[in-house]
Amino acid sequence: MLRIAIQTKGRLNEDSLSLLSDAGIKIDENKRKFLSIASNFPIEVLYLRDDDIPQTVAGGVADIGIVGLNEVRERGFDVNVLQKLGFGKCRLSLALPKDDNYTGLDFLEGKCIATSYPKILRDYMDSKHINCSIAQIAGSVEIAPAAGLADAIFDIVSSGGTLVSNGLAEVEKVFFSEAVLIGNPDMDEEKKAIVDELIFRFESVIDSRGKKYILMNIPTEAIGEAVKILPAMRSPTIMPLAQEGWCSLHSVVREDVIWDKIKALKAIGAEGILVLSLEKMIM
Ligand code: PRT
Ligand code: ZN
Repeated sequence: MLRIAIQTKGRLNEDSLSLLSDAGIKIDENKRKFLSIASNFPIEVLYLRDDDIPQTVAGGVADIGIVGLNEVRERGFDVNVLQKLGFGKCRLSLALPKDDNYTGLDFLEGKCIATSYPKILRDYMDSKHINCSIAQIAGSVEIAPAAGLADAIFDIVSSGGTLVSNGLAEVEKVFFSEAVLIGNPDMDEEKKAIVDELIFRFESVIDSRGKKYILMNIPTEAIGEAVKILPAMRSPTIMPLAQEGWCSLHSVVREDVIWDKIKALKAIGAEGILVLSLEKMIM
């Protein structure tokens, strides 16, 4: 039996549970408390604050965990990063009051920077040979400059809206983060085999996200052009239609470019275009 630690509530909770569910793992969420066992896979789920997940995995209380890479790096515990999970994307950035005339990192020499991530900040500033003092603040870091607690902040940025509404400007993007699967470095072979199966399932779910299955009828003479528009895993699947001079073409397309592709395909004579959702993709 493998134990996975995930966030109890907060930004990563829902996506972590969806990933497990899309990977075919049934967890009874109604009975969800501190610990719950999957009914169809040898795994139990331990719910924790994200801050505690790296240590819990490093100490072996949980074998694996889902947490932001920012927490992994900041806490500095001995865990292996096994897989990037594609959600919870954000960055750790330096930001200043928007009217400050930022000229480069030297501007921060001797200044005070407020953050909840002192280790990542210190490592970065040391690597750039900038001396600064760090004020460690647990929450609402973005109000520190206006409150006179610091000259600048180093905090998580996603859309950037929080910075703007606090009159701050992002001046350096320092560390890019997303949710990752971490593992205890000393798992036995039995647990490693379960982790391998889990990683395989997660990968097929992650690969299929943001992608669509597209099929259409296309004049045979336009196939060369169509293949250029639709590069696929190997190449698109092409099957002749009963009507001479026409083929059916199937492929997988990224959702964010699908309308551009459809426009280009229509321009070369594609008809009867169907776009279907994709559940899993095994490469
Ligand atoms: O209770 P617990 O300790 O478990 O949760 P928490 O409150 O410490 O963390 P939580 O749930 O806020 O975030 C968990 C993880 O989500 C973080 O460690 C990051 O890896 C990731 N993540 C992704 C984010 C954001 N995006 C994010 N935008 N974490 C925090 N934010 C904050 C940011 O600090 C800013 O103040 O959200 C605010 C809005 O951001 P903008 O730029 O979109 O305005
Ligand atoms: Zn936290």
